[in-house]
Amino acid sequence: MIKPDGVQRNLVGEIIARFEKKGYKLAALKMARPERSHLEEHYADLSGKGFFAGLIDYMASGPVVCMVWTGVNVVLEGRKMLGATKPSESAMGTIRGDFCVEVGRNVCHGSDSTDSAEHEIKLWFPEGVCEWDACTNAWIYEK
Ligand code: IDP
Ligand code: MG
Repeated sequence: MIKPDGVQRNLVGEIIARFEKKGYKLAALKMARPERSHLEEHYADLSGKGFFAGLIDYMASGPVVCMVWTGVNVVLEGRKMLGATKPSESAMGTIRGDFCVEVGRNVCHGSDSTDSAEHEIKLWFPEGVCEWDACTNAWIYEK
């Protein structure tokens, strides 16, 4: 997901392009202005943290761009592409390392496990995602 600061800072195309160029396949995409209750559900595991209220304010401050990307090891590799949660600890070359400064304005979200990805896909795309065959498949995967 591209967070409100990523949208406001015109990073939507840049972030999508990184996943496309890597070789991952887009399965769903939409812009959304979620209710606070939806964001609270999304970040339910962090509800006990001191920064929770600020996190919800931040995430509710503007539209977000929600995406589902598919491919081999996409959850693990996608998290590497995002970089560490704190931009000060994110390697240069990662999205957070290249485009942001503070943890509370870290421009993107990525599911941290396949279980949380399944949960988050249901939460953000109850309508389902798009199944399609990419003609590039044989150029990205050996088999
Ligand atoms: P993640 O986004 O890398 O998975 P999480 O620990 O799940 O990191 O935290 C969710 C989001 O909460 C972070 O991306 C960041 O925007 C915010 N956050 C995490 N830790 C802090 C903090 O210490 N202060 C302010 N915001 C934080
Ligand atoms: Mg997380």
